Amino acid sequence: MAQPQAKYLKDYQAPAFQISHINLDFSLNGKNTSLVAVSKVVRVGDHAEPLILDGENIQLQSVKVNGVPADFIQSAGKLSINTQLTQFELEVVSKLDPESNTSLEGLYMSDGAYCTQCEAEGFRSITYFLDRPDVLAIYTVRIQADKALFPYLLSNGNLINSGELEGGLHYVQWHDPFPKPAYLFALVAGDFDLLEDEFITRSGRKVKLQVFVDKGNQHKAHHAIASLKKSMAWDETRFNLEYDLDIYMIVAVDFFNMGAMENKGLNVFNTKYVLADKASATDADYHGIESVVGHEYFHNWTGNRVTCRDWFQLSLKEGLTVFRDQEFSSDVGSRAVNRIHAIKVMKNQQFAEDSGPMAHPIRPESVIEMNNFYTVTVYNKGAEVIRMMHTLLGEAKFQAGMALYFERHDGQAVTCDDFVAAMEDASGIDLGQFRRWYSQAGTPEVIASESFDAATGTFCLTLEQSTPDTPGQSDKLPQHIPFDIELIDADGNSVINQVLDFTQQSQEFSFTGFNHKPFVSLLQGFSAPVKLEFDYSIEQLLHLMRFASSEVAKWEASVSLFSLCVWQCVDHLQNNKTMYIDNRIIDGFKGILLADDLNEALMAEILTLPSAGSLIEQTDSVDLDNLEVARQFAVLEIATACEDELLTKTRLLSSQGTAEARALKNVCLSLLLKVDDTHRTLAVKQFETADNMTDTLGALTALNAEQSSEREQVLASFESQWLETPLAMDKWFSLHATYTSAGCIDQLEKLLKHEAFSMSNPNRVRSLIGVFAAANTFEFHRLNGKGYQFLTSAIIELNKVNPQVAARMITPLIQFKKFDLVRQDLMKASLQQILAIDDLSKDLYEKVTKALS
Ligand code: B3K
Ligand code: ZN
Repeated sequence: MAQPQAKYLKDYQAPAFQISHINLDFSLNGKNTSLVAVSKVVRVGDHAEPLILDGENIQLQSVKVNGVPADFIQSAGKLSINTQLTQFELEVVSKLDPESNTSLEGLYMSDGAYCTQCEAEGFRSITYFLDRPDVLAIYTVRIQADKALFPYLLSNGNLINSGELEGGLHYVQWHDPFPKPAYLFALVAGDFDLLEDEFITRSGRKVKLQVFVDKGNQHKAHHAIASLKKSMAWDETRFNLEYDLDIYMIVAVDFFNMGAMENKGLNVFNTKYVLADKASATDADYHGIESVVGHEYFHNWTGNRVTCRDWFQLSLKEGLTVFRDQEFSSDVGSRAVNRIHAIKVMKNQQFAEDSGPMAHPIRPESVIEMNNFYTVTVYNKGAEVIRMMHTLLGEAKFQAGMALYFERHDGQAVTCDDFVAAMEDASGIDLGQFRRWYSQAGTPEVIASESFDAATGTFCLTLEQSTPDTPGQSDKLPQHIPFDIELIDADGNSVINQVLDFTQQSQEFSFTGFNHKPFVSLLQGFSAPVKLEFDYSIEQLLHLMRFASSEVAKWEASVSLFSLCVWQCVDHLQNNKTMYIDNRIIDGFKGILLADDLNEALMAEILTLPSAGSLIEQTDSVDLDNLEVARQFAVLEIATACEDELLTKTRLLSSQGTAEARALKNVCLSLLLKVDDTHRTLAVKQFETADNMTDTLGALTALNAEQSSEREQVLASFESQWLETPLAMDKWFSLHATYTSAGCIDQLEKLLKHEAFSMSNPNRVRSLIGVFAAANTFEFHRLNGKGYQFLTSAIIELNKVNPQVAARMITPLIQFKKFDLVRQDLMKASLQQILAIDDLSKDLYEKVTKALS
């Protein structure tokens, strides 16, 4: 079989034809579903090329040009139509089998409902089309189906017609007045519960809001609809952007490859990001819903009204929209906590991607399977790049840049360069060097050093930057880095708080007027997506934890402090010395629990000690076995020393009903259970009396850390209570997946056969297999190789069922570079095993070959 080929950004060519209008006529009838697609095609420019359409897995019935059977050639993934006409009507009739579509791309079924997912290139498995984002058409869609089974027939835009037909059928017709690329097309047909509301836009237009959920779940849709209204209002005030259609629909389906999809006027959502009530959803779930509902809504302008010219430009809409959803969450919630969560994603996941075989710039240059590039790099590093522009320009100029961007490009498919040009032109700030962030892959490394000249009272900071080679890219140039610092005096007063313009390979910054050497806080708030190397002393970090004026900087200092003590312990182990932890560090963490000027949410973040995964990201090669022992020791020492304070906090907080109090209480509870088995009774009591899922899960998480009869008992009780609620069962699967005991994998093997588990449902697969591989670091990497083998078998099975999900889950297996040679060999052997299977999907092929090359 021919090996999958890469496509290159440098080969981009404007389309040879445009399609201005398309009429789709669906007759939904299980395996005999049919579609008549009629397009108005226009030749662009003076050429004699045939019209070449994209298409996959389509049973083609007929092709006509202007009503006459066409002269065409069908080949792998293409339909080539021979015609010399400059304008014509093209009719393509095809048959579809949504029931056997387990890839969940194109037209498929979720729990008996028809639904579609077209981004990135799913439309081509619905009909032959110019399936590329720079072809924007006006869609009119007719849907016909059995009325009793599918009372709701939905598509983009406005409902223009509906009626009854013979044989229990009915039909509807939708028209979307906004030209859009095929990836934003959507169709849903099913029987749902509906929650309705309305939003009056700033200019006084009434918008109907509808959320469709599985029968019996209407009461769980209130938070989603409230989040939608909040997002609509926020986008008007902060970004001056108003909604443009008279209706906004959200449909929640349980079978979905990712979080949600921003189809024009008809978002399709994973149930995980819609359904919530206090009993079944955690505070984190509520927050996730608000942020994803916001994200998809914000795409209406950044993505839909202005879209991407080609898929290499994906970050144009995704980086920008993640930035916008982060700002939304920060404006309506805690800015510090939201920033901390974003930093964790960058440091734990994006840095790992950047140093692995899939490293790519936020605007990739070559792609085999586009679905592999919906990554933390394109999304989250992309958002950091937008955030740096925001830092460099300031809010007012940034908003002027946004306004210019819409003024220039509304209704167009454009590039990342177009966006930067609008920012540059509106602000007058030169972003020439800054553009390198779009083309250079890898995480820049910044080495900082300080010196103090007591005679002149001058503090000097030297910064040096370099970006390591990544696959296909070497000899990188210096980046334009906004480098946020604070200088604090010995009494804790902030003396300097400033963003440095760090643009050279090496640069020196001096500050005068000090009587004593100040304490420096570097790269505050993660002002640029770089790795910082600086030898902070314990003394410095403690000072920053107490006095840094930014809450995020306090948290950053605490992460450095804990990391420092873990690495010291690893060093002790490697040199056969007894591990110990400096008392000042212990006192530092105790001080957090006793501080009266810290809010609970921030305390919770600081006491959530850095995960194994995040520690691994701090090194180039990891001694995993010693890291496990050292981290456990450090956590236990800190927890033991703080036992009294933890108990006091837990008691104090147990009666408080805020999300912040719950977060802190549950962190304290987990630490307490590490100290002494007798504290298990606290967790069991919390489990038994909890009236919300956050506390239920907090108790379960604390008990899940060790083998015990109490653990068995609460897990069994949870299972019987939630067996019929898939999203709650996902939490139960994830608890098993993160169980850090030798029996973990045997349990997981059994759970693959559990009645609530299904390989064809991505939520189930992610919560059991994905969470194990991504979050249960030490069990996954056990030297017996069982963890790798468990993941490998699952991936091989999923390759057939759902290639996109399979490829997403392979990430921990391809990032083997940091591990010892024994583990590397085991991981590579697993990858070889995957490479050898028949019918390996493009998705897996791309990742495995890159990892092994
Ligand atoms: N744009 C979609 C993601 C599509 C992923 C396709 N594999 C959701 C989002 O980012 O809003
Ligand atoms: Zn998005």
